[in-house]
Amino acid sequence: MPTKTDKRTTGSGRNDTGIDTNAVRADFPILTREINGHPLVYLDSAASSQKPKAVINSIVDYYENYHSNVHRGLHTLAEKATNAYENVRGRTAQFIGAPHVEEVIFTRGATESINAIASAWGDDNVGEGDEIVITEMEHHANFVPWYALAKRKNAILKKISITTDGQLDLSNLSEIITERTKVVAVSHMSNVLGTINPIKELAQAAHKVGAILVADGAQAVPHMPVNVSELGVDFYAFSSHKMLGPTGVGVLWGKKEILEKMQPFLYGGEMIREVSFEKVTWADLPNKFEAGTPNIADVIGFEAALDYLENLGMDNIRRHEIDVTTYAIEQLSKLKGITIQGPHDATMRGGAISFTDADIHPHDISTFLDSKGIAVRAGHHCAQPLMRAMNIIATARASFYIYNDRKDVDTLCNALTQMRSYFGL
Ligand code: C6P
Repeated sequence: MPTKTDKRTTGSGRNDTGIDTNAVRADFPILTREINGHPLVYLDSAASSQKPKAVINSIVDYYENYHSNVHRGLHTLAEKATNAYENVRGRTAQFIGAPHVEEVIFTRGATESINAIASAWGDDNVGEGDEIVITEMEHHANFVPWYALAKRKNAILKKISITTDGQLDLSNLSEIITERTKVVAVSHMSNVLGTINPIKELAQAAHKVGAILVADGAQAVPHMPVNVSELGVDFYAFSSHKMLGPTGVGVLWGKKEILEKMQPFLYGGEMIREVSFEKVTWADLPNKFEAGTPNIADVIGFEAALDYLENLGMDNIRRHEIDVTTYAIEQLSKLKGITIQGPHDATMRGGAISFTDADIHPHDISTFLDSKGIAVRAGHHCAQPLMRAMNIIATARASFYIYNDRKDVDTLCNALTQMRSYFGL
């Protein structure tokens, strides 16, 4: 059962980045929990962030006061639910700098968004001998759909390799992105290395040869200001649950002119204009891509998450994470046996920090840290090609967010020191 006492040492929680972590933490009920007799130190937000009360309350409010299906009924509840649901589309468009609200399609998550692009856009635009360019640092969500498309179409899957410090090796980009390239699909921020990739430059390189750029923004949108228009991308995908919102909601943003030409990827109610045995025609954007009853409650909860992030300010969040990440890299680097993967300069990366211990398997690291109340992820992080490129099997990963501060870094580093003596090292 959650306990209500926060046994962390209190301090102001404020650093000079404008985020008061103590005030933020007070908004997250789960962070008052103890795990294995220790105050929870949650360092697994790259897998999924925790939720503030405002998000939880907005879902309860919807179910208690105005639950109804959307886009169908004419009664009061249906109208209120429809307005609330559609309002989130506008808020999302604003949040990511989308020029048109109907370019925002709600899906179940980043994975579904990328699958939708790879099948609905890919099947019509990629043919035999065409090239699909991805990178060595992709999450499987931005790897496997393109692999499958390449197999279906006899297309060629090409890769941008990584450098030893965990950045994209762009030295031979003109050999990789060629006249045969139809799509370049790249993670905006690596979930393993934290690396922030030069999406704008890659979009320009793709466009030069008439290809499109698909950005996987699952790790970027929660942590830094993102503007799809400024980036110049064609598609952008992300998930609500990594940015304080509920699970089961994702966003697929695409340029209107591309979405308008694209075939649906799900068929059924609400995505049609007219249906007869002879002919079916599609609804306009965005309905064409939202067949069936959508995840109304969680989309509404997602708006509360956007409000929360906007109140803090995405620039402040980025500054706060640079501060905590800089400190974490500094402190982890001092520990015997620990190697940090990815760029060491926090201005070039996000707060997902993968590390290995020379003598202890990442699974054992995670289990030991859990015994001290610290939640980290261990394994291949759904990025097996990257593990292979780095010649390692797995890493432990501590990932930081708005409710983490330097004290959490100290707790982590103390526990890692205790771990090595526990293992007799
Ligand atoms: N990464 C992690 O622990 P979904 O599961 O659809 O919400 O997001 C998939 C996804 C896509 N791209 C990137 C860069 C991601 O990091 C993720 C999810 C989590 O790293 C869970 S595997």
